[in-house]
Amino acid sequence: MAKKLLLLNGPNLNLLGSREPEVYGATTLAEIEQAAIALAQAAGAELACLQSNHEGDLIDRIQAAKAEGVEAIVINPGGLTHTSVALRDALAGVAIPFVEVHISNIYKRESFRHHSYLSELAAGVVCGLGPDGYRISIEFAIKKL
Ligand code: CA2
Repeated sequence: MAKKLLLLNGPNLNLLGSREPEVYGATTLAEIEQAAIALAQAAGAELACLQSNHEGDLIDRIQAAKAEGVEAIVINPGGLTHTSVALRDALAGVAIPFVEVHISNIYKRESFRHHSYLSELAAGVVCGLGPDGYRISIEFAIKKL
């Protein structure tokens, strides 16, 4: 059976490619998701995607992933990285291995971005590599998780 993966993007990442290109680049989220789906398909895996501006939607999707037999999650939690105990609890609750990805290097930015509620639980954290970070995370999830 094909390995099932889930790509999650949190608040404001729907704006990728339209604003702040100096921080987040010019690639749109649709382009990132299409490339991720193609990469997964080429490796014989299945990848579902969700972006939401709502914390509860992301938590519901993580809980549903367990029931669907999703084996690995790649998540860019956006600003929820630095605030959300609830998102951390959801990931801990399903115990699905996940990679945390950030487009920007959060350690080169404001100090409030230096702490993540998720990183301690993540199989790995990728940050500062731009949209390539998604490709690298998905390749890792397919091969190793
Ligand atoms: O670097 C990342 O990927 C972040 O997860 C992006 C979050 C930020 O809060 C994290 O500290 C780091 C923000 C996402 C906002 O995305 C936008 C994209 C284009 C224009 C405006 C916002």
